[in-house]
Amino acid sequence: MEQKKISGAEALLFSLNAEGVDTLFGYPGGTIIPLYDALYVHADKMRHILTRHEQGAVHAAQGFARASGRTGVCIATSGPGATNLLTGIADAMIDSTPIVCITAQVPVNALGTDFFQEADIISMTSPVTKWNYQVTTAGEIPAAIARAFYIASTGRPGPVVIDVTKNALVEMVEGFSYEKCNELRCYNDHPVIDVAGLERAVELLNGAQRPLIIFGQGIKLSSAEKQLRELSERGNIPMASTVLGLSAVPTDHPNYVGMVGMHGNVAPNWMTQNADVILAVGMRFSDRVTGKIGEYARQARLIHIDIDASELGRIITPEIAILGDAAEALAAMKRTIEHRERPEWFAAAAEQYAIEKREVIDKDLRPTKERVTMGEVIDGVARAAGGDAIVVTDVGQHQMEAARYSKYTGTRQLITSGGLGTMGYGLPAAIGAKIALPNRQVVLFCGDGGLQMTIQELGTVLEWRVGVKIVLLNNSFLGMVRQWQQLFFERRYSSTPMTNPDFQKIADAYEIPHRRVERREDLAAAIDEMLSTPGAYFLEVKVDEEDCVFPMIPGGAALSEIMFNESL
Ligand SMILES: Cc1ncc(C[n+]2csc(CCOP(=O)(O)OP(=O)(O)O)c2C)c(N)n1
Repeated sequence: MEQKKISGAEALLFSLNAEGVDTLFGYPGGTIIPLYDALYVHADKMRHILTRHEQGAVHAAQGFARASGRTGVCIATSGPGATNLLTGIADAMIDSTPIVCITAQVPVNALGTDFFQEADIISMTSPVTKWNYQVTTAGEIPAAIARAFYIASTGRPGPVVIDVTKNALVEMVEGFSYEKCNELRCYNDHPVIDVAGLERAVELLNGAQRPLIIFGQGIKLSSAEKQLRELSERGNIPMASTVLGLSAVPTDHPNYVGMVGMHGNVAPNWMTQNADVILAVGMRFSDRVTGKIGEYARQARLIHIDIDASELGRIITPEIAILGDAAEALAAMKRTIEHRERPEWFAAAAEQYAIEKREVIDKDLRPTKERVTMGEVIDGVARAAGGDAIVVTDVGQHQMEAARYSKYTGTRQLITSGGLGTMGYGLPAAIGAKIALPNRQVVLFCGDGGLQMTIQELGTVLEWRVGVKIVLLNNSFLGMVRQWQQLFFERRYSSTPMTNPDFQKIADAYEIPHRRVERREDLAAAIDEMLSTPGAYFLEVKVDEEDCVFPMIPGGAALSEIMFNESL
């Protein structure tokens, strides 16, 4: 590589290149100018996507990572630039998304002086990063970047922050050499799996009358989709997904019984409460999945497989805890799993599905009401796109409806903020996903509230002609909060109705082809137009203002306490 003297900023850029990074999302500022200067001088080495807010940059990096499986990278200046990344970093932490965030910092000799745009981003991000580190000399940069990528992307992935003081960016160093990091003391990215535990787990499953696999995002993160399917097929074991696990198994797989949790499907929630053995893999027993923890799956013997030791026994103590990589564990288990006929168990699941269909799905997808429902729009898009689209959501009612009614044929097809529930995530995450995979159809479902939290990223869509399809489900409410007020606060709609701008004019201002649909009969043609129009498209659908997402397990209730409508 280059042997002449280079600046720390150049060393940083070359280090990113050495990690295979070709795209950065970011926003410049005084402290980080040296890095932007290196980007200018070496424009052939890196594409920098200027977002319109640092929150947009970090969410775009997350969307990029979630769609592609590669580590997403964002950069920001010191002080407000860095603090604007915080929400996305916390989001990436709780949702195990591999991102490396590079923040500039005031010069080392000014640290602690309340220098202009000084913020102690290391302290602030410590609880929400897998690792963070402040670089204060140029010479440290390559090794810090190598560690950052190793830690972010291995084991249970997560966010890393590298804070680089300005002096380190401008200092000159002799030559450049880069060594990838692939091990660290005190960090085991690949625990050796306890074979005896796997054997006991298979024994339990082989002896089960009513087994259930509940899988989470860990399946995608460890590329264990095939192993999961094969274990389920060989053992004839039904599979259910968490929100983040969705699309690891095709929606139409005969053993797939749906999504668990608060707005999940009836059958897998019922099965959780009736299974004799549950294999939980790559999931963390979120409260949105378990409902009232004391009532959760009390009858079941539980096996939990996870790569993160701190998840094993954190919420629920399993009978068998297996630390390790999901793909490896499932591959080993499938060798000795035995096929069992389970006609009654599958028939019971089908019965539960029939209840949900009658009580909820038919009403959502074939409503008799005048107003269009969110479910109809999402189902219409899923049908028109043939289950191939990457679906990105913001947070709220539309998110749960998108999770419920989207169709998946391949993996990594749902990108959503699960653990943190970050409104404003959707549009920038969709931009990141489309930039990572430009040949895929990327469809964003968002609400009128969440869209306005990062609506400025339409500027990024404009500048980079990002061909993302934006479906705004406009109910003129902060819908999900309104739903809770409607159901649990006697319809006292405190600060949830919203006066909105004319979104069509906004789309127009950003030169995005657009349409507003108010009537059911116009919906299918508008969806077709959206999907067949090259590039970006903005489809706004005026949906029923007071619709609720059902089924619903109220917060803190047991999984058996399902609400099918307002009165139950
Ligand atoms: C940053 C942030 N602030 C507040 C919330 C709380 N919250 C969750 S859903 C929701 C309403 C979302 O409304 P909208 O974007 O219109 O979507 P809808 O629910 O109507 O589909 C709010 C305020 C949140 N999740 N994130």
